[in-house]
Amino acid sequence: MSKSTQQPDMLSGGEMLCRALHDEGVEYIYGYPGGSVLHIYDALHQQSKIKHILVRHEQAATHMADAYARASGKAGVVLVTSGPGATNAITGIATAYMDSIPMVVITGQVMSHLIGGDAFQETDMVGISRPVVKHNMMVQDPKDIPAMIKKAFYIAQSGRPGPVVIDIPKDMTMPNEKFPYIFPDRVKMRSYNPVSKGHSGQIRKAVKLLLKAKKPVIYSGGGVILGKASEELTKLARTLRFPVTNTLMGLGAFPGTDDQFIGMLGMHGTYEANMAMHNADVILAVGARLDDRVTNKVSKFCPDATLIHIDIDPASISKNIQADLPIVGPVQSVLSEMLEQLEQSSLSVDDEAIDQWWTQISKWRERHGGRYRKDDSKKMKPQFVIETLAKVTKGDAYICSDVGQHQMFAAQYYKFDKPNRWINSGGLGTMGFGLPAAMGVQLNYPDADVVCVTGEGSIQMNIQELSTCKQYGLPVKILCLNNGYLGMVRQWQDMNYESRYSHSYLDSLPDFAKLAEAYGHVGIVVEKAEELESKLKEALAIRDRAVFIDVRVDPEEHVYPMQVPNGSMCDMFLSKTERT
Ligand SMILES: Cc1ncc(C[n+]2csc(CCOP(=O)(O)OP(=O)(O)O)c2C)c(N)n1
Repeated sequence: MSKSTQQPDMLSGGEMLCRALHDEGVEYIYGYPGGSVLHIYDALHQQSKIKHILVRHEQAATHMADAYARASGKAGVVLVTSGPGATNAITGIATAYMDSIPMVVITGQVMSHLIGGDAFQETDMVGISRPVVKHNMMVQDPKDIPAMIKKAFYIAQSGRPGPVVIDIPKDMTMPNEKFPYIFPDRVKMRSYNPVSKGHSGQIRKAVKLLLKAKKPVIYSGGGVILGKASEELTKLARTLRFPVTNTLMGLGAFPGTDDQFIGMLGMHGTYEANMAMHNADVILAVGARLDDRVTNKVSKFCPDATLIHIDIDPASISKNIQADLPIVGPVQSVLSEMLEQLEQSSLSVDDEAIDQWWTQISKWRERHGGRYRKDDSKKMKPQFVIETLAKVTKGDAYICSDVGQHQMFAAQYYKFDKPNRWINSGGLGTMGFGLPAAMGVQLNYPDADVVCVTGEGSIQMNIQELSTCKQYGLPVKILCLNNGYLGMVRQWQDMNYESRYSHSYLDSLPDFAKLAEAYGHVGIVVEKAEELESKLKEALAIRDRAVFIDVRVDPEEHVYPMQVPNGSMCDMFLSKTERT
């Protein structure tokens, strides 16, 4: 609204889109142009409030926006053209969807009158994206654009967050067709009302169960980070003195270096976390999905436990494991109410039982405790590389991981003390996520140490983004645990296929250090463990370019513990020669 006249400004669809994004508080959008979005790009060119980051592949735009959202809690924004631009974005949309990440993706579409006629670069984006979005919509009248933007952000960021696609036919953005610009203050939707509070009666029952527990575990997931409830979770755990385990997505929700933290749980969880879960009498699951990477065989899951399950999304509760006490609500408000009720309760924690439980957990910790064989070969151990990284960054870097063994080693050995620092594709497991994710974080947190932990397989899935990195001067550190193989595939082949390495050896790898230099960055090779710390420090000191640190690690190494397929949570391989 123009203040002088109180009359709405008259804008084209493209201009309205830019203005609405600005009014929504957006600073950066990540994208790639093409025919159907050229009017929008022209409108972008004629304003200075929204900054556009030009990637080299649309998938990277989605991961940049996604990682910004994971680090900041606010939706990231993507702009791509129709057809191949839109389909290239699908992997990133699905990645965000699986991890409930808020994102608004604007896709160009062919002219309205051409839709359905197999026009050049036409794909049915509303149809293609349907299974991997929280919501999608197509603009049918340019006047609706501001309200649709407002609605898209509201849906993406409220309740259980997720990606929203807005498909815009080219004729909705014609530069010479102007409409009154009205940006709504708020959104009201009759069909969508996420819960704002948990049921107090259920919370009271949960508190009673917790206070009676003798072998309890707090199992918290990515929902605690998304729901900004780390503080409440930590307070609750400290008040109760209960052990805490985090999922891969929940790392950092409770301090990783705290004595009450028993490590990650699940397929590559710690021995003590999986043992504690299996033997627990009460499990408090908070913002966690009880997915197959955690439960192992559902029928053998935690036989003695009463399950309390808090989640914002009613569809997540009892989806995989029947909850004994469901609480639907935002985790932050539910945990706050639990804390209040605990304070007022006349009952208290069974201290003696909890002491005995901790004695048992300490014994489990001693048995395995995340050890690895440092002495069984002269080759550098990937675990040691991550431990050294944690040491030189004081555990305070943003770690953006790719997918594979390196991801699990980073999850196990970095020890995240803060939420929003561990940025990885947990649900979809998207190789190629790491580098663009690190770029998205670095752009928005320019002074932070941002490290992409990757493998030589994953990094090649979006390595072209080194060019984007150069253009925007993003000093990300790429730490490649180079084992010469698709390591996680090789591990499975070792364990299940008598070491028949079918297509897991990566022949003809480039000289990554030289490749990084060709893009205008710095390349460093590390072959000896003694050199690692000083080279990492040298890399972290470089602030004007990216640094590719190619670390040669032992290809024989496996990620342990590893749950035995179809077993219970406590059936684990602990090394190449031991199993529970
Ligand atoms: C896009 C995609 N394709 C295939 C896979 C299956 N996959 C999971 S881990 C992995 C190997 C990753 O190798 P690398 O990046 O070198 O990491 P490493 O396991 O050696 O640490 C593969 C192929 C995947 N997760 N994502």
